[in-house]
Amino acid sequence: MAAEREEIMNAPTGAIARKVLESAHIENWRRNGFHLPIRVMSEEDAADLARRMEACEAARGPIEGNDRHKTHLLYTWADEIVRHPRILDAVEDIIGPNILCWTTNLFVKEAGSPAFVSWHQDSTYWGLYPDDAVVTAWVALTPATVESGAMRFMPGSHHSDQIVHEDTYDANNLLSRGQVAKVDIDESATVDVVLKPGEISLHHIRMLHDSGPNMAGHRRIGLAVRYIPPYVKQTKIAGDSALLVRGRDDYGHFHPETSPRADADAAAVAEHAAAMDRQVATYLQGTDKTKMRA
Ligand SMILES: O=C(O)CCC(=O)C(=O)O
Repeated sequence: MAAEREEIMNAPTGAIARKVLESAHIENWRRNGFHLPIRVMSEEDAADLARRMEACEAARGPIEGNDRHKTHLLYTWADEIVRHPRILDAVEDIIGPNILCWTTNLFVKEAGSPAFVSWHQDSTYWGLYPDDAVVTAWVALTPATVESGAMRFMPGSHHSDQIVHEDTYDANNLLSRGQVAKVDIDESATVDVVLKPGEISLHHIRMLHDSGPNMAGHRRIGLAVRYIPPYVKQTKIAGDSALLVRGRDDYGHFHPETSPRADADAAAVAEHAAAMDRQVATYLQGTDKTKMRA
C-alpha cells in the first residue's frame, strides 16, 4: 500500500501524466482540500439524468430514507454517474487507477425548501482508513448556486484532525444524524461551490463544508459520489462492500457489489437493501436508529 500511495498521492505534482487535473489543480487539492469546477458532461446530458431520476420518483415515490444512499445500486442513472469516464479520470488523477465507489448520497433540495446541511467533516462516521485517500465527486444535475443552496467549503480545513461533532437530528438537516462540527467557522473565509449542471466539485473527506436552504424556484439536485482506492479499509464493521468502477482490486477489503440491470428491479432492490444494512451499521453505529432518515 505504501508504494501505491507514494506513487500517486505524494508524487511531485508535475511528475506524472494526469488525465484531467493540471499541476496547479493538484497543488490546490493538496493545499486547500478541493477542486472545482470540472465539466464532466454536457448540460443536456445532466438534464437527461435528472429526467431519468424524476421518472424513477414518478414510478416509486420520492427517493428518501435508505434509498438516498448507495442510490447507484438501485438506479441505472446513478450507476452511469459513478462509472462516468471523465469523473473517474479526475478521481484517478488524485488516488490512482484502481477505484471503488464506496457510496453515493443523493442531495435533493426542493424549490423553496428549508433543507440544509450543517458544517461537518464527512470522515466523522464513515470508519474509512486511511481517510486522506477518500475523494468525493459532487455531481450537479441542476444549477447549484448560492440561491439554490450550493455547498460552501472552508479552504485548508482538511489539514485539521477529526473534529468532535454533535448529533442534532434536526428535521431539516439532510445529514444522517444532523451532525454539527463543534468548531468556530469564519464565514468570510469560505468558498461557494457554485456548479452548472454537468459540472462536479471534488472534496477531501476532512473538508469542513455546509450548505444552506434552497431559495430558488427550481430543485437543486446533486449526487455525492464517494470514491476510494482498494487499499482503504473499513474499521467500524466487518464485511463492508463497494463497487469496483475502474482498474483492479488486489486487496479484497470490500465485498464486490453489483450494478443494477434495470431501475429498482428485484435484484437491484435486494443488492441495495443488503448493502444498506452495512451502511446503516456504519453511519448509525452507537445510536438506536435502524434506518437512514428522509
Ligand atoms: O449537497 C449538499 O448540500 C451537501 C453535500 C455534502 O455534505 C457532501 O457531499 O458531503
